[in-house]
Amino acid sequence: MSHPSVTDPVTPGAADGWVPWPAEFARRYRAEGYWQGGPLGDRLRDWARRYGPATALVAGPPAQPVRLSYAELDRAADDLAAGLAGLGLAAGDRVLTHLPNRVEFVTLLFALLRLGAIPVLALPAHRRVEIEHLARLSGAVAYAIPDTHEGFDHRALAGQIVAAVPAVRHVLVAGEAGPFTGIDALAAAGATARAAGRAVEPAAPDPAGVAVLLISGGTTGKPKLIPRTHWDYAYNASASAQLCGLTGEDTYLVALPAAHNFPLACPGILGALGVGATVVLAPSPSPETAFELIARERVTVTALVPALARLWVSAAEWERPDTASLRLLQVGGARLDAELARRIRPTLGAAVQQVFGMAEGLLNYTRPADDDEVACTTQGRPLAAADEIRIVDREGADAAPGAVGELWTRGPYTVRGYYRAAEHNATAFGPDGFYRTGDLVRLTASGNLVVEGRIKDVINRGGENVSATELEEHLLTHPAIAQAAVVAAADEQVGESVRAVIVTAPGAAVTLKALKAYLRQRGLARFMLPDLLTVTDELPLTPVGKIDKRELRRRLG
Ligand code: OOB
Repeated sequence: MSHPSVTDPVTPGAADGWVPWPAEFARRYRAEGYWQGGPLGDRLRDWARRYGPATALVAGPPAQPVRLSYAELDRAADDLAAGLAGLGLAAGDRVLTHLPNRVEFVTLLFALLRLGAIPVLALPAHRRVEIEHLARLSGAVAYAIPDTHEGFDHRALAGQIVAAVPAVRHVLVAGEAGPFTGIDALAAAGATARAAGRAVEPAAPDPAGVAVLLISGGTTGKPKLIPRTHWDYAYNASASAQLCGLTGEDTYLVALPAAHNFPLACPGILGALGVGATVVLAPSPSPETAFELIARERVTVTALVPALARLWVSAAEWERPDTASLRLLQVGGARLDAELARRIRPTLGAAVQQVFGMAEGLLNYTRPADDDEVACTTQGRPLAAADEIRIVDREGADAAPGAVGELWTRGPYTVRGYYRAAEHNATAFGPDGFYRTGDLVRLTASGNLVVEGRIKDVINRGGENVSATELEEHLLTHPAIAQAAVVAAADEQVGESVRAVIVTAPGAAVTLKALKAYLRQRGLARFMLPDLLTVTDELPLTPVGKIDKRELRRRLG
């Protein structure tokens, strides 16, 4: 069956900034079965038909969890879609969603998808500067928020956004709406309209068009928008679920913010719902909250960034929580050191899976059948047979086998451009459509990728290149060091000198002199040694919980 609009950027209102795949690639991805099925909103209807009474979603305060069956979630999405349509929202409209892990994140996501409106998935930790930028860049007509979250009143922020960006006509609130529109009230109005036969059934959006706009995880510059289509994102989630062996027997815990690609679609919420599993939304990723939910809901799979994995493992070593149900712990988003990876199974009882992914598309996974060595020391290999990867040197030529180079990629779920970013796209993508990831990687003999750092995360000390990632790995092996980040410090003599910023383990201390001696003993070259040592109480984190080096550099001045 051919689809008339495989390559036409037909999604109304989104066409202006979206770079579609060239026709020959679109044809191939269709023919090979990567792109198939209907738009994402319709899939929930299929799932409800198949898994109706099974529990789809568990959320809300731990003391009073809300449970929705597949049938109930499906109806909630329809009601809310009707309510949103009543407000005048329509296909192609962008809606900036800024919701934490609560039921409304999921119901609103599917309601918007059904309308063909495009959610712009901001992370809860974003604040005025990022939100204003995202609202302008996306041309959002509505902004969805919680009433309060972690002590922050989002309604006050919404007031500022509406004043600054007049195109934002509606503020939708999960919880106490204040002066704005309540999401519950909207759903109730939608339900009434549907019961009275007054709701207009929205036309299904084109599955080849843009479904969601994800936020780039890059730590340089302002966040960019990443247009993901119904077809490519559905593949992303369902192929990931299959790779992880997810079934209706599984319970997936959303510990990371739901708006991030990892817990949303790798396989995350969308992958879990596609196989009839249960999704549990954790209001916080703290070990305290998560361990309680894992024990109570018999969670089998979850995903973390390394900083959280470290926290959970340390907490579990003390508390011995009941994590017997947990079979798979996915860790990704930043480099996981092998020593921490090896502590996961003994403490949490789960197998570890490394995930090296990006909102732009490409996902690399270690496979459940891999031995512990591969799972603990590599970042896996691409999800799809059609993923093309190149590892290139500074001149853009293929690096020697096994050598470190920049990772370039294209494939059936990797975008061909950021949204409304023609200028940036000219350098971020090659003429042949490869996305230049900026990640430095090498390929091991086992065919897996190892991430060695970021292109820009190299310190140039008088002409010698010090890889920050590599030095961080060595620092983390020191028993007195709990967390480490290596950044450049301006130096008159050599241009840049090497500064190690560390958080010490409880009750431990270390001096620069002792650290240098330790690193020399490990066989590190003299030029790799830190020149400066800063001990701090905590390292700044990005909205999803990665160490935020840009902010760290700013703080260090
Ligand atoms: C995930 O996505 P983003 O868009 O927040 O960040 C992508 C970047 C990558 O380019 C790479 O620099 C880094 O984060 N990264 C890793 C990594 N996973 C991501 N670096 C080292 N080791 C890893 N395992 O972070 C993301 C998206 C989907 C699934 C998992 C992570």
